[in-house]
Amino acid sequence: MPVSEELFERACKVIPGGVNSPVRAFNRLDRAPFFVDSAKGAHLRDVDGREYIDYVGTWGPAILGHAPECVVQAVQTAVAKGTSFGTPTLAEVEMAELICRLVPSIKKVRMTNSGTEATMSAVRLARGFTGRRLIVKFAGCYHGHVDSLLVAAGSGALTHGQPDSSGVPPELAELTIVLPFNDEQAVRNLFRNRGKEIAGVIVEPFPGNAGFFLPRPGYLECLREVTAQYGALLIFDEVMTGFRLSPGGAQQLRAIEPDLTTLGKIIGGGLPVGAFGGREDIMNHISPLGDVYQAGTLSGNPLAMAAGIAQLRRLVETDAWSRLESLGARLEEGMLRALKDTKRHYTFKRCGSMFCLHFTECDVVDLASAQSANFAAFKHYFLSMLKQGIFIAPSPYETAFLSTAHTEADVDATISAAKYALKN
Ligand code: KE4
Repeated sequence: MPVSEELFERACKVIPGGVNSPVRAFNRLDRAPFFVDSAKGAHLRDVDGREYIDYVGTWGPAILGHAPECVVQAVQTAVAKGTSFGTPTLAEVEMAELICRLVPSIKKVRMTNSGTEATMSAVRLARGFTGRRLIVKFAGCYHGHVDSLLVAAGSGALTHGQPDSSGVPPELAELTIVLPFNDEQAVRNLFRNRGKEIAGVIVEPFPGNAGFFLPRPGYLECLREVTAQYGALLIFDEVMTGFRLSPGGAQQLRAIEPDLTTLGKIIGGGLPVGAFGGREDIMNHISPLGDVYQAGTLSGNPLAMAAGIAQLRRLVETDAWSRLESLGARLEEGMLRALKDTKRHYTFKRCGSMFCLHFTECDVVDLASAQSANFAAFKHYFLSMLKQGIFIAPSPYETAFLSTAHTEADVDATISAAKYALKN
């Protein structure tokens, strides 16, 4: 029996579903997940010695690939000085200054230990700052496992059939209004009727948790206009897109200034991290300055700060986004050619280093269109790619990520594998 299967059997005895996060499960894929032993660059090596070209990238953080020298050395230096002090440190100031420099809409920022903590804190801050109760989110967007936001949620919640998680009291869920993404009229109608009750709108500007798709031209601008008109806060959840789609994330691409931004993943270099920040007049409501309480024993911890600072600095020094765009364009061109050659009319979406093949022939602009995809076709493709040594997310409701460690050879091998998977 493969070691991965033995480990999965052991894991299932002591960990729910054998995994510490549902997205890692291979439910409905007729096989156990593989267990990773090590990773370097764009490649994973499992406990049975098999190697994979990795497009999960630990769900986003590995933008430089796995174990980049700059991050490894930074963490080794930091850990020798202690792991956590519970006092302010220089690294936290450097991280905050770096984030504020790269994302101009962020004038002040508070570190957390996960993206979930960041969005939870941002929602509480929006309610505390406005004195209002309602939050608006979009179907299929995922903002972590916050009670208020586990309503029509994407990612693992969607994959495993709990978009509206049990355990969230209806009284709380009712304070979250869900709209379809990319529907301007729905936003305008809601705000016309209830705008003055709405504390904030939280959105993944380029949704990556129901597969990947893009905002229609003018849509994000509509969110900015309507929230400003009614005094609600616009919260860009850039946990996934932050520092990935550009140095300033999605908001730089579309030149939109949200009131608050949530971050995570890349800014921790693979260590536990999150952050929320934005307008100074809003952030000054956060304790100990203001009356919105928010805290964390390991918030801004020295190891995550060292890893994140090293990663961000390397991205900027090397202008990683040009490389990511070049690799992404090569991959897109190859995938479209493979679809044409195999006469498969599936929908492919990409922005920079984020991409997704949707197993549907209709355009994908929101959750409903993403859900028109054929799961059996996805499953066949996923298993064939895995067998050929290519690892993409084990769900159609996730995004694939390129890193600067991927090579043209990796991309070309991926296209060949995709063509085979689509043809057979
Ligand atoms: P974390 O709490 O997992 O650090 O971040 C939550 C989160 C918030 N906002 C967005 C836009 C996110 O994509 C996420 C987390 N993304 C998932 C992958 N789709 C994390 C993987 C997992 O749940 O294990």
